Amino acid sequence: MQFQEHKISKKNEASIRPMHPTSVKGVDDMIRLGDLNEAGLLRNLLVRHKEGIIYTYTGSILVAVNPYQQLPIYTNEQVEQYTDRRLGELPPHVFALADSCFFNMRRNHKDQCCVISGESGAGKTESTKLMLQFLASISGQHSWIEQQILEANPILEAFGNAKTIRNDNSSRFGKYIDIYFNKGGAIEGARIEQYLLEKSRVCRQAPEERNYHIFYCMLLGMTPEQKKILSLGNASEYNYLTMGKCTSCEGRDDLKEYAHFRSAMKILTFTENDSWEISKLLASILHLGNVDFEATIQNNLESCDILTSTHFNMAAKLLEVKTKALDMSLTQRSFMTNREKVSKPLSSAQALDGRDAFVKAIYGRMFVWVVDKINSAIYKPPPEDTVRHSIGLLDIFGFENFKKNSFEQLCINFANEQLQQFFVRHVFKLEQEEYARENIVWKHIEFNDNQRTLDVLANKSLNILALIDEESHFPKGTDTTMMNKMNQVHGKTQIYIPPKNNHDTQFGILHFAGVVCYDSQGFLEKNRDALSSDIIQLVETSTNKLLKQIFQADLNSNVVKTTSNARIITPTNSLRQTADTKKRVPTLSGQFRQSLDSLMKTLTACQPYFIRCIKPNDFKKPMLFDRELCIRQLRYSGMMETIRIRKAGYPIRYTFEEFLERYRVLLRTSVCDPKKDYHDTMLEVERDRSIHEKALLIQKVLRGYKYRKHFLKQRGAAIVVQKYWRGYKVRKQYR
Ligand code: AD9
Ligand code: MG
Repeated sequence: MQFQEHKISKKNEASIRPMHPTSVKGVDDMIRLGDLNEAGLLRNLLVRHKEGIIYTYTGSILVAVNPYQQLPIYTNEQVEQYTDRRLGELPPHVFALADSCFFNMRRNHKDQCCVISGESGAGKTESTKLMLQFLASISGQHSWIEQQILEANPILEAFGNAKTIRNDNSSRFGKYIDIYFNKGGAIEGARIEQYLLEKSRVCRQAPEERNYHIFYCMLLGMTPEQKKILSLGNASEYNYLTMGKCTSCEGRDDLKEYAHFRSAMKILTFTENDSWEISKLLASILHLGNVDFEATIQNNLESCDILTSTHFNMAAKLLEVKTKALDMSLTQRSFMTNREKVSKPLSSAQALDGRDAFVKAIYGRMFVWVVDKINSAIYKPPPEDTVRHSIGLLDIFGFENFKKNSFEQLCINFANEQLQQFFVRHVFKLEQEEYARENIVWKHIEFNDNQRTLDVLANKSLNILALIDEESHFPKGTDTTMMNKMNQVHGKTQIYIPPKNNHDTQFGILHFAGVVCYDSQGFLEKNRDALSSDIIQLVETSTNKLLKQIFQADLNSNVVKTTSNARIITPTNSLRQTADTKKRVPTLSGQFRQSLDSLMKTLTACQPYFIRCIKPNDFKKPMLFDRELCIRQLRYSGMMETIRIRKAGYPIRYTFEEFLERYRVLLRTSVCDPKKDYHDTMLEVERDRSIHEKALLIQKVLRGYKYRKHFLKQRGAAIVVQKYWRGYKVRKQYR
């Protein structure tokens, strides 16, 4: 040991400093860290993680490290303990943040939102549930509506969560839950917005991953009689459930979850009939997945036949369509020529793709229908002239970078870029702009702004998403022509990284969290998300009410779709095409962008809170802290810069009136004229030695507070305020 120390002292003497005491013991708020560098930050989280403390503040931002074990910190006693307390009064906790949201909503009469971010498996969904748990309990009534809101979650998770290699309960959709409170602070209702369910999972799963929980739960939990009617067996018998070679999930009890799901459905007012109709559609999906096609040749063209099987017959029976009609719509594709409708046989590969597209459409539309139905139970528009405020919780898919990334990842990462920009704007841009506006002495803090990536992706003219959309509408567009255009327009931006050579189908994007390589193959098809008109016509012939209901919008716009699909498969038909382009069917990315835009508008109108979830290791294990993994997450979430700005900045702002309103009781003169210059008030505080104690209290409370400029008549005053309320100097003066 001594020898080692000796060696170090000789070699690196100059660079060695004793560790700051805060780094040895750890602190509740990173702002108080003495060693304000990455290593200090990481060490703080590590020291706390070792002691089982998972929450740490950075000002009002909560950093939550996934414990991967049940901790006894979410009981009713804890809820009570954290109710009506100031942020920072008690050790950091997700309940403290929820309480602060609630308190600020009521005091400032302003909607609040909480953006919960982090990688897959970092703990976003769990944090969302804990926030909800807290809000439901403190709003006080233990009423039906609160229970309904809480029970919406098991339903959403059954349909929208699945086991992935990163997370046994991974949310494969994004959600924003707005919770509405009445004047008295009681929960009145809620509304759930869902984003971009990963539909491809219904047909395909990567190794060791599963399809959506609901399928496995249902096969275990239904009665033998019900299964018999739907002709269902075990999970291992279905192609759609076995692609990942994994039908069970350690630590998950699908049978128990099914019981929970069923009772939640009742609470959310789904009738027995609704549940049964949903089961029928889910069963039809499983049967369709087992339908086999045999390749044939017809008039020298590749074609295929459906092999007769109980699965095929069952699928037709459950979808309530004629077998012949189902057969035709899966094996042929019709399109318009100039004069008439003709059909063309599909090869077996095309037929398989068509079948999968149908299945994805059923599942995706059913998911949307379920969310709508939940909303109709928990959301009621406010009666006219009533004021109500809301707290919104955003739990959206984290940044993704897999070995192979496709169109879905581009959409997901685009959403994350938007949220990162929201964070950056809130924490860095707006704050520093305001200091500049108010002439506060301030040294600009550099931060990693992702605006350029967003510009290339979505803002500049001919941005990448626009190019993909344009090419999707263009009948002759292929993934290659799309990439050529991207190379041409963005090849030199440094944000877009062109493919290595002409045969390469991969391009890269420099995201805030690093470079992600995307494989362009399949982009256009996924973005078009088109269903053939044959399938829509098939649905039209069905007597299955739920099926028709979930396809209602498609049935209404079938005329437009018929022509637009014809455009895609008959590229020769150029005259009609130009006429048709006016009636564009929205693409997947188009719809997604629209819902994201509206989300960003909502968030911007709220007072935001942030929870940054951190995944401590890749093995879902408790007490294991992988430093590399954690530092990467801290780095790209901009935590270092956040701490610097939070430490130097003014986290809480009052206008002078608000300030007086709140603290005038501390002055001897009980009447204060808000219009009087700020100096007079301050002088009064100073002159009045008898309020020494109270002044110290003000200082403590106001550390970091700031007045708005219109109360600071000159620049000098701003500097005085700054010095005055930073604490240290003033405290000395009073001593
Ligand atoms: V994904 O982007 O949806 O794949 P999330 O939502 O970030 O992801 P999730 O909340 O599902 O992750 O957390 C993953 C798992 O970590 C959970 O299933 C729990 O087993 C575990 N977890 C997360 N947070 C906590 C916690 N506060 N206490 C105990 C937790 N376990
Ligand atoms: Mg989740």
